[in-house]
Amino acid sequence: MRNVPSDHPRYASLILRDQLISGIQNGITSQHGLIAHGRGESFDYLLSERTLPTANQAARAAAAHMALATKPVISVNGNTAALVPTEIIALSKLASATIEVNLFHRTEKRIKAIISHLNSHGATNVKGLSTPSRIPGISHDRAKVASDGLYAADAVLVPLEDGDRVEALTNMGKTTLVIDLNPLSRSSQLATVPIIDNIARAIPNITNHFENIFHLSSQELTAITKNFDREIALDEAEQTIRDGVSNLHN
Ligand code: PTJ
Repeated sequence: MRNVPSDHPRYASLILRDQLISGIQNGITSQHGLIAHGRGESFDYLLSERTLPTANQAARAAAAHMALATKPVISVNGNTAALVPTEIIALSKLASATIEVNLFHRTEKRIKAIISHLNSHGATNVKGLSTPSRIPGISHDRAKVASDGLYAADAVLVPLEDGDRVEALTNMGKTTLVIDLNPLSRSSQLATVPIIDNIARAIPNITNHFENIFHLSSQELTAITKNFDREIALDEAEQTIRDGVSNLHN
């Protein structure tokens, strides 16, 4: 990014915008992804671009769910691939999680571009190109999944998701770990664990928690998942955003 010093107050936010623009130029990110990111930015601004204590607890609970899972899968779309490729791969390696590209605006060309982008950052065996299985109850292209990836998963990390698919994954009996800055979105409301945080902060945070807890017994990991209160997390995020709106008037 030219002409913006690293001490600029909006530096982190501007870097993310740059990554998305590069994502579009490289055929990774959908143009709709810019609009989706703008919506996320506005929530993040109202949260003062920080991780709430309850979002941190959610990240810890998500790490515990991933540690307990036998087939954890990280679902990657065009925004995720542009914003956190290295971080997604680090988490997938640590948690022995499969990465599967799953797109709302699906084209084979974009799936190939995302897989090769992830491969260039050190990923191997990224799924999403061959998708003979279907998630029941979804009419759009996000239903198309790999049989040994999202279809077989017991826990799925789904950043920036649409509510339909979270509901369908839940109906399949899967644990859904959703990253979404909007606490009122259907995805957040339906998730087993809603992580109301920017994906750029949430993924490294889940990884840090995973490093700290993966050695625990399954009883201790289960206790972490049970102690997380999703209603409190959703309420805190919503209230913080409402307070942020009120403060805009001051
Ligand atoms: O790459 P594709 O084709 O799969 O398309 C991806 C997008 C994101 C365009 C598609 O899934 C979409 O249209 O998503 P939505 O329905 O606009 O939902 C995006 C959600 O993610 C919204 O609730 C945003 O507030 C939230 N969001 C946006 N940017 C971030 C975010 N949440 C966390 N971190 C962000 N950086």
